[in-house]
Amino acid sequence: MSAKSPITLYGSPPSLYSGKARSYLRKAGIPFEEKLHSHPDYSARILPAIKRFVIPVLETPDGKIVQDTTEIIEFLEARHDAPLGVYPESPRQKIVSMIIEIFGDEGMLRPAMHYRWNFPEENDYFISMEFGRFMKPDSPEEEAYQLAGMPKAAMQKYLPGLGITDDSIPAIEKNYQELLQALDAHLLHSPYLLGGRPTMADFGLYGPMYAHLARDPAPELLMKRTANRVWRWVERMTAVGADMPEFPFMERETLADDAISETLMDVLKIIGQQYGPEVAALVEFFNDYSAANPDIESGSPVITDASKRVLGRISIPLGGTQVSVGARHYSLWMLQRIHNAYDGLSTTDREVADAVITAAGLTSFIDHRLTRKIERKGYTEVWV
Ligand SMILES: N[C@@H](CCC(=O)N[C@@H](CS)C(=O)NCC(=O)O)C(=O)O
Repeated sequence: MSAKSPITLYGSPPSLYSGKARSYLRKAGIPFEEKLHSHPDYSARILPAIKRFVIPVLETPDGKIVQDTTEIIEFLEARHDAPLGVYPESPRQKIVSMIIEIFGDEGMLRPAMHYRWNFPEENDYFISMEFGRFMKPDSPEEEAYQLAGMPKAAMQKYLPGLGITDDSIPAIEKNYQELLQALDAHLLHSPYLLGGRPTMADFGLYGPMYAHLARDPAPELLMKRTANRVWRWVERMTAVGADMPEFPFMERETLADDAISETLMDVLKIIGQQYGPEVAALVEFFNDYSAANPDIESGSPVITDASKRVLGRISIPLGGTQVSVGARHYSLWMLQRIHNAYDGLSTTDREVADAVITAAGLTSFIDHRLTRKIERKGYTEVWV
């Protein structure tokens, strides 16, 4: 990775997952150049390789193309002279960093999409200009509005599939505000989620917190008005370097002795309550599906119908009622990674991790297992 030919990140400022990858690149001090998906190189080289529109994508000077933020970060960690160590080695912090990553990547989509798309009065101008101008950067206002029409309509179509309906909105907002308060209390004493340096917990949670919830006008105001330390953490995660002047004496390391602080426990309990039931329902749905479809060949894509994004729907509890949401198989690919990490711990380390997992109400993330596994091959999820 020479300074002359840095790696390329294809992404866009309002994109949730681009933020996760970009923050990692900055924190790891890896030189990179960002290109929009409207850049001709994206259609010339990336689309033919990946065969669908998705960002972020990483391209190395020697032509390697990596998609998916978790894989991008792991790929960079492996070839970096001084990897950040995004997954701590110690058992509690390792498992906790992975659980917060899946929650940020997958569990936070509901508030992220709600606060972006359901506040048109506050958000529409900004979002339209963002979407329009990242398709054609020099477009005047009217043209940007026009260009933004199609992606805006496509994104809004996702809302019911994420369980965002008139009935569920009060609970989505209550849950998000509860999370904000717990994070705010935690980040008052800690620059990053696990202590003095960022881990995958920070990168995962930062995606939704930055691109949607700190950047779009309505949720930005909510965060700035009610959760100052969360906003400041977002700013810190956006910066190059440690950016922790509030903590002049803190080691730039995760907390010693594999500690999980009390305030982080409060955050974890909220994650368990808010996202644990969805994880359990997802596993049950996929296990039923596998049992009903035993003839699916190994290596077959999980989604074969190109017009569909999910295999079916699951019912999850939200705010005292049940809500129907799409069964996101990608979440399970991430969940399996937690299982692999957990199963790889020694018996003693597993007991150490178990104490936190149980106390925080996170057992769904460990106990609910797929009977037939999913892997990623050729930029997509396939059955093992
Ligand atoms: N799990 C993927 C998610 C990537 C993703 O969904 N990216 C969004 C932009 S933030 C996208 O490209 N969406 C296009 C679409 O779904 O059509 C990752 O971590 O990279």
